[in-house]
Amino acid sequence: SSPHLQTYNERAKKHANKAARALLGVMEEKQSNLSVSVDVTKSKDFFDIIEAVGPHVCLIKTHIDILEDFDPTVIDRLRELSEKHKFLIFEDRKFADIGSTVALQYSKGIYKIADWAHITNAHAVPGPSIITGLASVGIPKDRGLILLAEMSSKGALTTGSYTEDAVRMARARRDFVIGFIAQHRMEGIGASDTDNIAGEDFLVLAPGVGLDATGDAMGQQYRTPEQVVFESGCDVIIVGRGIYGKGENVDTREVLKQAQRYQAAGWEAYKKRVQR
Ligand code: BMP
Repeated sequence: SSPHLQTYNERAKKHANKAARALLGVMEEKQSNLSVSVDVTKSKDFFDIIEAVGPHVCLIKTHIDILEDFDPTVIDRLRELSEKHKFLIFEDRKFADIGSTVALQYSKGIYKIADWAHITNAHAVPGPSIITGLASVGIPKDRGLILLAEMSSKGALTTGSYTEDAVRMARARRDFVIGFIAQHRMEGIGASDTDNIAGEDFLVLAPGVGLDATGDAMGQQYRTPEQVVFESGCDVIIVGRGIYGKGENVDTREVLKQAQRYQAAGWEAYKKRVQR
């Protein structure tokens, strides 16, 4: 049956990519399809949030380049917390250049993303060579790549044939591309009758998730966990401000409460999906 009707556990056992297996396994074990996007600029707030939500998430999503007080110890501590609380790390880098450049951006510079992020992502706009470049660095480290197939923002150009072409690009590199940033399940999309899509299992990570707001002042659009997981068949809900608000001087008790609320909503939507 289609992957979105199978349990995370069933999928964890079969997946060809190690990062995807680990993520699906953690989701089942922690009963969480919640990823918290920790988009704050001070490392104290960053770690306060991660300490509070760690037990409730499968994945922590970072924008490491927005931290104003970044230094390499941030990475050491992030990795320690990833092991302590059993979550994977997803650096939301959105690579978008030629293969040779993204290979450098992924492995070098200050952040050395490939050394610590189990998962990162890329735009499909440069074509298949972006995957070739990132895979040259990521495959030897057992990393996984997510392609941006649909964005959550108002007026996004990621529609129609662009989305289909992104799925075809992923299909050609199923050893490394484990899924999509999207608003709907994507497996099988854009496949012709002759394409071999048997066994295809793309994880769909959906940002733009909120229980209390429908958007922000800059074009973000929110849907509920029920809409993205049950109705649209996405696998992971990505939540940022819905959990920590402005993210300054965070109230960790409130952050914990919201994380538990989103975890429960995401898991309920998943249970309903696989039981139907
Ligand atoms: P929030 O829940 O606070 O709106 O944050 C959403 C997060 O997901 C941000 O880190 C943003 O960069 C990311 N994101 C998104 O909102 N829409 C997309 O289409 C792709 C993203 O990575």
